[in-house]
Amino acid sequence: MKGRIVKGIAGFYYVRTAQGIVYQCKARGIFKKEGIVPTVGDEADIEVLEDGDAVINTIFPRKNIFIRPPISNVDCLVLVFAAAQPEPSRSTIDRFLVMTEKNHINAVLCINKLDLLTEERRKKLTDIYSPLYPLVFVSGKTGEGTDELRKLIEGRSAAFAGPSGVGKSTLLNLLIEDATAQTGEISRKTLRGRNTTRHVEIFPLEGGGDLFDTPGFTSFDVLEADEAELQHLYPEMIPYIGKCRYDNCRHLREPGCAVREAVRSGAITKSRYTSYCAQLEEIIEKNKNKY
Ligand SMILES: Nc1nc2c(ncn2[C@@H]2O[C@H](COP(=O)(O)OP(=O)(O)OP(=O)(O)O)[C@@H](O)[C@H]2O)c(=O)[nH]1
Ligand SMILES: [Mg+2]
Ligand SMILES: [Zn+2]
Repeated sequence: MKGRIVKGIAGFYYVRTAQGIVYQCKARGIFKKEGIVPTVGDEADIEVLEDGDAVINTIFPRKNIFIRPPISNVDCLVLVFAAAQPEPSRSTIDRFLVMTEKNHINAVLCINKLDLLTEERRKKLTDIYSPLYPLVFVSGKTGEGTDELRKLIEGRSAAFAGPSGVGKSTLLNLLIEDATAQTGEISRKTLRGRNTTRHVEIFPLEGGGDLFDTPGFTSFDVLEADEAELQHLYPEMIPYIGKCRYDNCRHLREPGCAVREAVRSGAITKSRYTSYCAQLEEIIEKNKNKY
């Protein structure tokens, strides 16, 4: 039988078949030998053995796979941030966006906790991100904006990703009527989340498609990329690539840089350029230590 891995806990994988039945499965030993880690989102072939246990026999080739969060075969990442509590970090937003560009998948930027959003912050985020990615403002408290979000993900394989405590599980429960993802209060002292969601889990969307809930995370490994690649992961920079005085311009301090000129004219926002520079410096530093 074919199915999709919708959850994995303590060595068991839960595979949902086309009929909507979920089987608790073990993975065949061969996967370990071949270094294949069954991942939530995988399409699999399973077999129910005589003793009633089920096993995963085959994992079909993946469209894509992420290590953090550990998910596969997604069409769209919904990057969820809170208007406040926890405070949104633009450099973290940009790192998530770069991750989606690197993997060639669509991103939606979703700002939750509308009740905590100031007019000033709304304007800032809109100015920076609405020309680049679909941007939605929602409320896990009142449900405002969730119809718009639903339209963006319906029929697709979409995954929530973002820091702990921003309201991913709360939104998922709003979007999917009978979902019961666990949610948790944020810490009163630090105003951060408490890592309530511990495992990735897939919930079917009523209008078709799947929605993944994932554990919150904020820190990133340094991007596996060479220096020249990063500029391509900032889509607004692409029109300027090749227009600088030097062919190998990295757009940091080089004279005659078309990207920096675009930052000066306002065609590229300072905020995004700052994220680019910080990420590039990290990559340069990391690659230096490689040799
Ligand atoms: N003020 C406000 N609080 C919200 C809103 N949406 C969700 N919350 C609260 O935010 C807290 C964290 O919500 P969760 O859904 O558990 O957050 P999460 O992103 O799933 O967190 P992790 O599972 O730890 O990654 C809960 O106390 C929610 O009630 C909102 O629109 N406004
Ligand atoms: Mg959660
Ligand atoms: Zn340049």
